[in-house]
Formats: sequence, C-alpha cells, structure tokens
Amino acid sequence: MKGIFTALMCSFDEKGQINEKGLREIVRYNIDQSKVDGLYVNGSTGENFLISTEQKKRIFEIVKDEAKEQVKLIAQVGSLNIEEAVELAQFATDLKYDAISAVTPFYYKFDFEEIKDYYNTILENVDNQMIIYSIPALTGVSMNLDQFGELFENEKIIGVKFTAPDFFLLERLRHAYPEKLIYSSFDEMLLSASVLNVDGAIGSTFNVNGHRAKQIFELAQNGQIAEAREIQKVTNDLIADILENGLYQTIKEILKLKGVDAGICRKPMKTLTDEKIEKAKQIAERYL
Ligand code: NGF
Repeated sequence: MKGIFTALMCSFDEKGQINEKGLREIVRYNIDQSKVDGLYVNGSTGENFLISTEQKKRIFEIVKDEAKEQVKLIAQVGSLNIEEAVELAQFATDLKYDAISAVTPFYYKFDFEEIKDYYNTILENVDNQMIIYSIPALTGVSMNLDQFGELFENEKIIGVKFTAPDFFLLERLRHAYPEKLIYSSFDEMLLSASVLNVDGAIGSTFNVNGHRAKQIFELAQNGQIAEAREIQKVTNDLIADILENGLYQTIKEILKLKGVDAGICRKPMKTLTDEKIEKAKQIAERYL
C-alpha cells in the first residue's frame, strides 16, 4: 500500500454522465504511462461530491474491472449520509478494493466524538481497512495529534491521507505512529513530506505528472535530495500553471492532448474557454 497513488479523475460527458471508455483510458494512462503504484478512486479529483450513489458505484466497478490486480486500489466512500458511506464501503469491499477511505464529515460542525463515531460506524459494517481522508482546507475539519491517535486506536484504521501544509503535525504523526500509513497529499509539497518519511502520496496532478511524482518520492527515499529538488521545481512550475488555468479542467485537457478521452468536469464546475484550452496546450508542450 506504499507509493504514489493517483487521485483518479473521471471522464464525464456533456450530460454529466460517466464516459466509460474515457474512464478506462484514464486508468490505463496512469498504469501504463505514468506507472503509478495505485489509484485513489472517487476522491475530490474524481468529483465525488457532485455525483449520485449509483454513479459512484459504477465508477468503482469500471476502475476495478480495468485495473484488475495491476495496482492497489483505494475507494473513497465518505459521505454526510452515513448509510451511503456504509453502502459504498460494502460495495467497494465486495469488489475487492484494497482499502477504503472516508473524508471527515463536513458542513455541520461535528465534534470529535461524532467524527469518531462516523468512522467506527462505517468500520463496524465492513470488513476492510480504512484510511482517514483529512483535508481541512475543504472540510473545515482539523484534528490534532491526540485526536488522530484516538482514531488510530481502531485497528482497522491503518492510516491517513494528510492533505494539509502543516509539517509540524505531519512530523509528529510520523514519529508517534510509525506503524500507520501516512500519505501526503499536496503534490507541490511532495518532496518536503517525503523527507519526513511519509509512506506515499495521493494527488490530482499525478494523472498527468505521475512519473515525476514517482521520481521525487524514490529519490527522496534514497537520500538524493538535490536531484529530487530539481524535479520538484519543474513539477511546481507545472502545478502553478495548472492551478492558474483551472485545476481539474486543465488536467483533463492535458489528458486529451495525450489521446485520453478525459471528458469535461461536471457542473457547477465550468468548462474552459478557448483561451484556457490553448493555455493548457502550452502547459502540456512545456512540461509534459
Ligand atoms: O484537489 C485537491 C483539493 N487536492 C488534491 C488532493 O489532495 C485531492 C491535490 O492533489 C485528492 O487527493 C483527492 O482527489 O481526493 C491538489 O490538487 C494538488 O496538490 C494541487 O494543489 O485541495
């Protein structure tokens, strides 16, 4: 379960329906071209919070069918509707996903006891291992070292996808829980997190830049920091341009230029203007 995991995109058509052929091509591109170690399915990058339960299930099915046992698969099942979270967790487990993951419950200001109950409830109903998905910038939910420790007391919780620029907490977590899996999750901070000995990373830009993420991670593990820094620099030039142009839309546009039918993003995400499509082309030509 260690290494570079792509936070997988999904291809949608103009009606917001899943483009199965396109999704299969995205899976193949990640496995065959970028050679990532795993796929994180139905995360933020997969536009999970914009789609129906049936669509989430169908994406789990298609990805598993395409990837088979070639890479590790993590299914993000988190939902404010706890019955949906349990249903998706059971569904992905039946499909033999290697692990499930759930975003911390958001929107309402849940206290820590409620958050803990959410994870324990999902896990009481499913025979699988869980990776907490912590992304305070989007959920507004921050947890401290002791709270992560309390969640980790449940042995089925095997790790955390740590999407925050808090390197103090990351170091404390690494030190306190050497047996748990820690995935860093801001791609632009991959080297800094790798130096702190995270077990892997999960990221959106790996859909097009997974090969460089692998290099950064492996070089850092070998102590080749200067070489890793060079690749992180190019990576961050790329990420800065992608962020400026529109994150998920630009990644999809770049995938299309690579021959992958990545479709468009679901509403309310907007589509790229002609000018931004041209800019995406320039980004691809410059960096990929
Ligand atoms: O897209 C976001 C939103 N974060 C992703 C990643 O943390 C999301 C990150 O790769 C993810 O893993 C998921 O799909 O669930 C950034 O897009 C990237 O570092 C550029 O800033 O914060």
